Amino acid sequence: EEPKKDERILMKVLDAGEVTTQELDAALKRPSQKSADAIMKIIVPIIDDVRKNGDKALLSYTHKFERATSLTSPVLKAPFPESMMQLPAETIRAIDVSFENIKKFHAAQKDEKPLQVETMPGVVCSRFSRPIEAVGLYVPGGTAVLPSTALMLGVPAMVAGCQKIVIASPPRSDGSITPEIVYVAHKVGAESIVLAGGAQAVAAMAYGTESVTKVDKILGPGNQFVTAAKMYVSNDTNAGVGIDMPAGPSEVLVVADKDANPAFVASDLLSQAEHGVDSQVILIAIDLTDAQLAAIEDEVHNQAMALPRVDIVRGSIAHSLTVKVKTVEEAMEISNRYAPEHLILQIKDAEKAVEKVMNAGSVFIGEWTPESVGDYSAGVNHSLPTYGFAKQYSGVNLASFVKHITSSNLTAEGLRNVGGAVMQLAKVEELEAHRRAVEIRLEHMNKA
Ligand code: HSO
Ligand code: ZN
Repeated sequence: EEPKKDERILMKVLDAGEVTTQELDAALKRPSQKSADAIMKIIVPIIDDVRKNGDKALLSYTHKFERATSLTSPVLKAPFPESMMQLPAETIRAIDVSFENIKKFHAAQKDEKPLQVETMPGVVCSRFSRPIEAVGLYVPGGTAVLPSTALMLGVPAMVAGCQKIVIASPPRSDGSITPEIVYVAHKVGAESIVLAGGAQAVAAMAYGTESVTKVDKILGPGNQFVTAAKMYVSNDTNAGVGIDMPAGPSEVLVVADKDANPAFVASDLLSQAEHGVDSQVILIAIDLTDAQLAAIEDEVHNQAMALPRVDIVRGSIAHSLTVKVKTVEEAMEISNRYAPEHLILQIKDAEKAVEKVMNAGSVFIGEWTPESVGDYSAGVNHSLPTYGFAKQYSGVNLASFVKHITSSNLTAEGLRNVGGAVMQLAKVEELEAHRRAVEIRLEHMNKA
């Protein structure tokens, strides 16, 4: 049911000591999403249409969904005109500072030299990386403009050396694109901006159109339609396109103990709660007195009431939860089962607790590290696994924009050393040509 406007903004509270693990996990379930079937029914015809009819279809969806009826071309090619990136000096500075930090942190992720191992005398195995040639970066529109997402995707693509960077983002209803995004596109050397959103933008980049460059991989967060479209095109072998990971609504899990500042804790919970009504925020409270918990609850309510997006916060807080536990161990066990996109540690010896983190997209350590620094400027990436996918996925990083290629290089001695094993396994698999490829060489060596 809809939360009422005059109600106190309050998270439900559960004592982990009073429920079973199953009950706790049920309470921590992410808000349910529209069924995959329903979404597929909507997006597949759109994807097919764009694949078959290219620019014409793409434009018609942008006219319809973005109401940008004056738009006549779906693509803006670099170099982008200065007039489209007119920004206040302080915004330029903020983007520049963030750009440099993100660049530093992602450049440090480069494999300095190829990995090389001699597994047996004369048998050398190597691994080296090469950039993905063309990448499509989806920057969502919707309830907020997100130039920071353009930075988080564009900077690592640039650092990795991707030759073609295509940015897609839904235009405003007047057909224009946020100047911040154009500025970031310019800084990262994007070749074009596709003025489209949703499944239609994903389809355009996956298959290419008359004016949209076909890409090899599509990255970036988006709503359920965008996510479903990414999954769909990545399953189409004719598209030949990869994706980063399934993305869901933003979430945060804050672990706080009695040393934590209630105002800080509340501010972190709210900074994710304001993303969308489907966002979820979790507080794990370690051994707090009733008065300490009440102090956090007061802060949540009071700070929320002063926010411009209080109505969104009401929606997300309605399915958020406080879990009371006794120890750090218990807190970390719950956090690892939940596998949050963001994990905030506002506890004594926060740095030490990092050892216990098994599943999380990104960790924010100690009271001076609000999650928003990672969203924008610290240097870490904010494109992270949600919905529990932190159990098996990493967030976007430099490796998201490269392939690792391996190589083997054998000497005659190497082939003598390893050949027997190869021939025997080929025999077991009854693949005679495989066996012969070794034997023919060994015979040749013996003749010489
Ligand atoms: N916290 C979001 C990213 C973001 N926050 C962009 C502000 N702008 C990712 O979960
Ligand atoms: Zn955020």
